[in-house]
Amino acid sequence: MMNKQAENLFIKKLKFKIYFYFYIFLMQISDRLSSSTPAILNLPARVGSVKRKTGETDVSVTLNLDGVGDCQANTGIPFLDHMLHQISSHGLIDLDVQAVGDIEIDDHHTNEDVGITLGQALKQALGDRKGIVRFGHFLAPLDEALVQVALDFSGRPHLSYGLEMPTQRVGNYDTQLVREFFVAVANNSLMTLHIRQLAGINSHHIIEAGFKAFARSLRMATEIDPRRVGEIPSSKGVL
Ligand SMILES: [Mn+2]
Repeated sequence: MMNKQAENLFIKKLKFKIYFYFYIFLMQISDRLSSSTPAILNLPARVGSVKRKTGETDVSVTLNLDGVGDCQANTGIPFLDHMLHQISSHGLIDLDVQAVGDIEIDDHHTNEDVGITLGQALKQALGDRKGIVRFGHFLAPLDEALVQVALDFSGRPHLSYGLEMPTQRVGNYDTQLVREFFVAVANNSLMTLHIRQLAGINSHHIIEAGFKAFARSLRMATEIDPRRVGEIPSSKGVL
């Protein structure tokens, strides 16, 4: 039988062991929760970085598909910056977009070239598209507006566009430029993209619901499918 001193020491050691293993257990859980899918699967982070300079604009885009939604957007077009924040936040994509363009003419060139460069950075980050879910869709409400997006990283660029804005402008932003932006993104990321408006009265709401639906669809389509890691998700074997 143990004397009192030995018994106390035994309990102390036991307590220490319990605390120690509980600490290790918590560390493992927090590590797992804070990791994105590729980190859990020991895959490299999927990053794209593109600089594009023309006589009209100078655009640079850096993105991480496995991000947390950090966003820096300085395009000189405040409404476009607001929409890029939607893509980042709801797509969980870390996004840095810097653009200087000839906005003294109008926003057209800068808006389009941001779309082109973002599309190219997306394409770069996806690489050979191995292991991705590939398809994505979402139905986003924003008050009275309801917009549905379906997309496929098919390798075949296509846009079907069904947004009908009741006003020509939101603030200073020309609502026609929304279509131009998505044409550029789809063409340069080799994405099939459908955007349908089911309801909406307010132009700001319609556009923002569209970007939110796009962001969530993007997130779904670019996620790594743990059942298909390392395989190209196509029966043809190429995307
Ligand atoms: Mn808004």
